[in-house]
Amino acid sequence: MAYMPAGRQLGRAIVLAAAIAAAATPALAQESLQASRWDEAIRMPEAPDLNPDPHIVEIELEARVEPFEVEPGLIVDAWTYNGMIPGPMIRVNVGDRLIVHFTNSLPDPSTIHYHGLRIPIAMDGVPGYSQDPVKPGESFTYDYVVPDAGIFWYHPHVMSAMQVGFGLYGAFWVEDPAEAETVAVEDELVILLSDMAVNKQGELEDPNSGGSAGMAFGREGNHVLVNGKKTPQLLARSGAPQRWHIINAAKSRYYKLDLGAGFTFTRIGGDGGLLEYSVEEDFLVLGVGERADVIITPRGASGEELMLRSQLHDRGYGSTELRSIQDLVAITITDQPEYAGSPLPEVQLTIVPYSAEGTIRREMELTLDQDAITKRFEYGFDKVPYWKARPILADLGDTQIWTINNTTPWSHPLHLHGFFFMVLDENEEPVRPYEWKDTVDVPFKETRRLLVRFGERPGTWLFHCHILDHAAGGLLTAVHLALPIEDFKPFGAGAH
Ligand SMILES: [Cu+2]
Repeated sequence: MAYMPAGRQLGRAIVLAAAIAAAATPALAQESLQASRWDEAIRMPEAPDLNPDPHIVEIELEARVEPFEVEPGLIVDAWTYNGMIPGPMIRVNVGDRLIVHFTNSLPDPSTIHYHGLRIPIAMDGVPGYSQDPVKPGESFTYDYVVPDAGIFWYHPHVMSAMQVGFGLYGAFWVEDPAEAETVAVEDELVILLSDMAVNKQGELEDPNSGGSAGMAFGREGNHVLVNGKKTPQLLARSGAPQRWHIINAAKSRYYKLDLGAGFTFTRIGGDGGLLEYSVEEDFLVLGVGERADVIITPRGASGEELMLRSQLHDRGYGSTELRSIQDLVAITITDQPEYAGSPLPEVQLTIVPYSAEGTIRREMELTLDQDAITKRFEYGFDKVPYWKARPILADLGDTQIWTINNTTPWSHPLHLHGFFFMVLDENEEPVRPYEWKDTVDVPFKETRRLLVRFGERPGTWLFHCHILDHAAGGLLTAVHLALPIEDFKPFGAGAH
């Protein structure tokens, strides 16, 4: 491959090198520029750390049914972590050890999967490959070192279309103290986007509503939530930058974020930490499971309101008809004097792509078939649904290029557990700016190419659509890494 320097590259290739350009504005970011309580109405509570060791974060998460107010006067019996939707935010520094004491007080088995984290298979939360499902009344302790900085999230991996739809998800923010110098924006906010389906009787919608056709489309909730609230308020000082870490934790919904005319998103990071360099975007499209790290700079007169909205995004047949633009966050400009600080320093990192030397190529087709008699829809990789699938085989040290052709009428945000990849362009060069991804949108009737490397951690690692109905409907397989094929256990029901 032309783009690679000679020699082998290691999997962990982000070098927070001294290549920080234009870092000549050290005074910018050390204190908040915002009004006190600027984010009080939107900020998510953090899980209390029970461990006095500064490098160990030890928390308790209990999954249980609790009343949840979807909007004023509309209360449903939702599925929560510690009684909250989203669950409490896990906040750690990169390199910390995290211990999660998980107790399942739900009526069904569950687990916790840590989306995007490159942790051992035993901590990945997938029944059959990581652990047994945690039965009602039982507990399980997750315990691992957090390897990468970035914005991640957690959710169950048992019947997840139902369990995530009922409210089980939370943000997982891994900070790198060194970023205070590279990014230099003090005012930071985590924004978790989700939705919830409530029926006319005021109860959580049946997760099988609409039958097989509902599955094929991917059921979206009718109540859009931001950090568990409808259109929460945020205060902003005109001209002062804010750094937002955004997660799409909805079960089928895409977001096309828009701050209105004249405002852009400076995207500095994605799924797996900072980008090689920042890019200006008018809109920010997030497929399910994807994340973005952005800097925004609201401007306006005192009392003026800006609105963060989601515009319509075409994710396939029937996805834009009869839909409306969603208001997400109402931003009110404070009466503080306009901030006229120095421009932001450029984010400049050295990211070295995986070596494509000795690459193994795989082609996959995302397929949707309908049974001629029952009319039931079935998704698959190459027409094989997960319950009949054989895994993708890989050995330690493999670099693989996957060409994924989506022949179905809907887009699919595909998520690989446990490993980062890069998206390649038509010439098989990594898309610039370089970034590490764990979830990639493969739009309907399009093709995407991924460069992935399996450097460590043998195990069976899922690869599936993060429209959770699609995974349940067949669009799930796995990488069987450095294990004999005889050891492969077929995908169990409910492991999605
Ligand atoms: Cu899908």
